[in-house]
Amino acid sequence: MKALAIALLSTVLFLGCKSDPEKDSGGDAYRNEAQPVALDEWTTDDIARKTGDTTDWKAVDLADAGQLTVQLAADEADAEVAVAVFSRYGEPLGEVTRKKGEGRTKLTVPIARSGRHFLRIRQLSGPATAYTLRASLGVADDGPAPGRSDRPDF
Ligand SMILES: [Ca+2]
Repeated sequence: MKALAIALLSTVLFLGCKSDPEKDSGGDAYRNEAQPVALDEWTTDDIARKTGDTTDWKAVDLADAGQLTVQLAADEADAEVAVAVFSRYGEPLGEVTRKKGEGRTKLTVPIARSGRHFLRIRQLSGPATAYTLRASLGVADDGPAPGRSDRPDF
């Protein structure tokens, strides 16, 4: 009986740990914890759904209304990663998924008012991955992919 109780308790503890998809999220799992990113600059971060870092939130300040384009690339081909844009009031404006085997994906949404907007990056499946994203006003060109070739020469 005691062994059974221990087994049950272990199962509960195990499931308890597994059920928190943000236990190791790094302090950006929720919108009010969004980390600021600069407009027009590539930002790199990583995400690992299996080990409790399912979601990253970023904040970007927009001086104008218009259109916002977000581009996202993930290092691991098998990682499925979704990026969504929200208004300052948390209203969802659009979402796109970078599916397995895809290179870069992008999303353009209309922006009704200037001010702070939010980006939510979520891993849906696959291995832990680094990703790179850039938010810019307007409809983005298909410029050079993020990577070493993108970096300025010093
Ligand atoms: Ca996170």
